Amino acid sequence: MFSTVLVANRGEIAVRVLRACRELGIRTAVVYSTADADSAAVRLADQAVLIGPALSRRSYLNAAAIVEAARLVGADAVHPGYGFLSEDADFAEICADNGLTFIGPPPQVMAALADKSSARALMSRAGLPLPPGSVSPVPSAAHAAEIAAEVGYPVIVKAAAGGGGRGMTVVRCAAELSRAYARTRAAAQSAFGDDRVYVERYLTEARHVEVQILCDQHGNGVHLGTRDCSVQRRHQKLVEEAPAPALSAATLDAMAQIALRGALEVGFAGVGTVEFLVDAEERFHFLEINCRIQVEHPVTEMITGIDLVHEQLHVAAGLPLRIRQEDVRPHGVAVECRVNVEDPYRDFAPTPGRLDRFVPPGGPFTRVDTHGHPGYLVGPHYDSLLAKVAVWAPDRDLALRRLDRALAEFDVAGPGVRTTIPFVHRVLDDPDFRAGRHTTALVDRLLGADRPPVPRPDSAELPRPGSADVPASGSAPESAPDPGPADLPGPEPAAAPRSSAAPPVSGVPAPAGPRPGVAPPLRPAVPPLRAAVGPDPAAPSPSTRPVAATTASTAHPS
Ligand code: MV4
Repeated sequence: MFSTVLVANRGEIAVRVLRACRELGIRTAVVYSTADADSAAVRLADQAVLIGPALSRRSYLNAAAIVEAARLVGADAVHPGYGFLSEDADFAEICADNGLTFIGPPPQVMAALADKSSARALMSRAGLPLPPGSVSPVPSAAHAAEIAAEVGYPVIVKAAAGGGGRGMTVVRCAAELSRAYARTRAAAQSAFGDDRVYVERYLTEARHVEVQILCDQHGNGVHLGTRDCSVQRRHQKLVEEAPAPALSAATLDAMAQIALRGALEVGFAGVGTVEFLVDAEERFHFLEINCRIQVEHPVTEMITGIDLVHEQLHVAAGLPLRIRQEDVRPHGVAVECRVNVEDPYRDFAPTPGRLDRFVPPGGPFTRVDTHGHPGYLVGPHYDSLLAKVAVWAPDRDLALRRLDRALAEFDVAGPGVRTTIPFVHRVLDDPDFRAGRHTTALVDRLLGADRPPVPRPDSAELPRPGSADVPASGSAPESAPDPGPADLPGPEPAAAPRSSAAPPVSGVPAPAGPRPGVAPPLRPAVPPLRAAVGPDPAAPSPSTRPVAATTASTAHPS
């Protein structure tokens, strides 16, 4: 096993990995940017190395600075988390060249799977069903038109170098194709320096189902079942669950087995996720393989009892897999939602600011992964994921009720700060979602229905904070005016307001027994939500915990 692991990431995933290392008796180090000097990861790690400014290109994406930090702390391995350099085959190679174990698949495997066109060809050869379309890159608009005519419209033009929803265009009819083809190629060239694209039949009203795999470096692997991640907005997942609901055991099992077989055939090692789209007839189609630990891994951990980061470290150290397929016995249902510091009433714009109040939920079978704490300053530089709330229950209905309960307990407040919690409540209230019948079309449907007929009266005063790596201009986030009461318009207009920060509503009995075929509501009504009130003078002051033994070294060659 490793003696010192350097975590090359930030936020909740850095905390997650540091905890796993601590549990395994591995010394820890973390890199951080000037924006994260006061972070949970810096406090939890044995050592912390400042590698650069907030701008991620010059810190968390700076391979040279990270390798130098690893040398400084005497690390023998680098854990990249998710995002940043986690799927960068060049970085994995640089680590190897510097005597560091990159905790992920072999660089050649990462490179072959990062190219979606190559991944598609490899998985097709291994027997995975693909959406109908081209296996190799499509060299001209005329070729694209031929393929589209064969598979039928709508089609989707995807950048070979894309993935995760980046660099793709849906084309509804032949008249749109040549422009969309040219535009996708140009966009891919400018975004990835690679203009190869391929064409697939566009599958509508499908579900996003993924299979968690775990493979060692000796050709052994297991799958850890499925997750449904259909609740997405602009390719950002909002709610994830395991196992995928409302699909037959035969379908789920076939998908999981074939996913594992495909991965093993290309020499995959480490933890990975094989993504599929599942259509209304339960036919599944391979999309891509992710070579990293994923944000939503906790739901799989909760139904299997397997710590994926422990196992990831175990196989990265070259040890043989210690779990047999028959040891993986998924039990019950786990559901997770992401709590982002964004305003769901303002097109999910980030709302950075200081958290005057931060009291995460607790209670039975409730897990919160977060780097937040009272007084934490959510900056404008990185993605806005603040916490993940995951719950487990023996069945899906109780899991959804439990998540609703946990979210109602979550108290996050600060000037200008909003969270996605009200939107998740809305998802949990949706009858299609409650029945497990939802598809990737759910979020757009909810947002369409939620769009207010007139703009909110305070809309002109609201700040528009910058997105990731683009610092907000004008007033500092902390000085943002409080927009006051707000709600997603609902069927019950402005009745008894409830604060999202308030404890669960009590005293109103839930309707008796479920009606046949109709899921009982999670809460007595669909209570309108009130925006959090201003700072609480009684709120705890910023953490005064002593800083753990921290080497405040700097390393930023660039
Ligand atoms: C598709 C598709 C429909 N048909 N491919 C989005 C993420 C990336 N992995 C591929 N994606 C899609 N590929 C075909 N042939 C629809 C999507 C897609 C999607 C997939 C899962 C969850 C949400 C989505 C939202 C839009 C598009």
